[in-house]
Amino acid sequence: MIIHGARPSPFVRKVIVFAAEKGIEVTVEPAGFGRGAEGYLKGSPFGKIPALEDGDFLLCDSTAIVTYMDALQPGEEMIPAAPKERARTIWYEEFGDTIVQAAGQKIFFNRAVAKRLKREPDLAAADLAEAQEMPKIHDYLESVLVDRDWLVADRFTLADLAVACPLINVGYVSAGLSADRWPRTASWLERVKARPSVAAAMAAEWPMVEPMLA
Ligand SMILES: N[C@@H](CCC(=O)N[C@@H](CS)C(=O)NCC(=O)O)C(=O)O
Repeated sequence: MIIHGARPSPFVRKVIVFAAEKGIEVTVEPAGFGRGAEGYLKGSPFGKIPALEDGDFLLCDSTAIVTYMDALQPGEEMIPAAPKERARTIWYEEFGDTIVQAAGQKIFFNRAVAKRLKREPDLAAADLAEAQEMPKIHDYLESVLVDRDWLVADRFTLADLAVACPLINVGYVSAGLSADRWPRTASWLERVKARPSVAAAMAAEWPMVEPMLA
């Protein structure tokens, strides 16, 4: 299978790690902003990343892609089957993709990506999101991570992955997640990052991330 996209995108990282957790082999083809191979141009009609190419099956959107992967490879599903766990997992994925990503993007884009795209960064927007939006997200996570290592089902699921992905981007350019103030959230995120699938994805994306931080 081919994943079209840029590895440092939270949505692309989500599908790369998900595939690794499911034992699905993928290659990653660079794509984004309307440029990329045919599988991306045809598979992602609105130009977003990631897109998936599995033979003649083309699909965009990280949520759609992970749903496909989970169903393809039965076993221990990353999207749990039990109704309450499944519903909670979808909530956390939605929370990661929308609320966390919306705040995180203001920080990562303006502190890292903008200058690479030769765009004027809005550093005040990044500072504001770090000061006002991220603490509410950390407070929420701290409140749900009581007496548990993982968000759902006592194991690593899509819930942890989807929430952690935008936080990983924020962590590249912000030290805002204080382990003193949010100890459970900070140690949960370290646990996610220590998973071999996540550690491998972060190592592979580092050559793209490092120049953005210079
Ligand atoms: N809901 C989509 C969101 C994908 C998305 O917004 N990707 C960003 C990169 S992080 C993108 O393609 N941005 C380029 C653009 O909006 O043109 C998903 O889950 O895949």
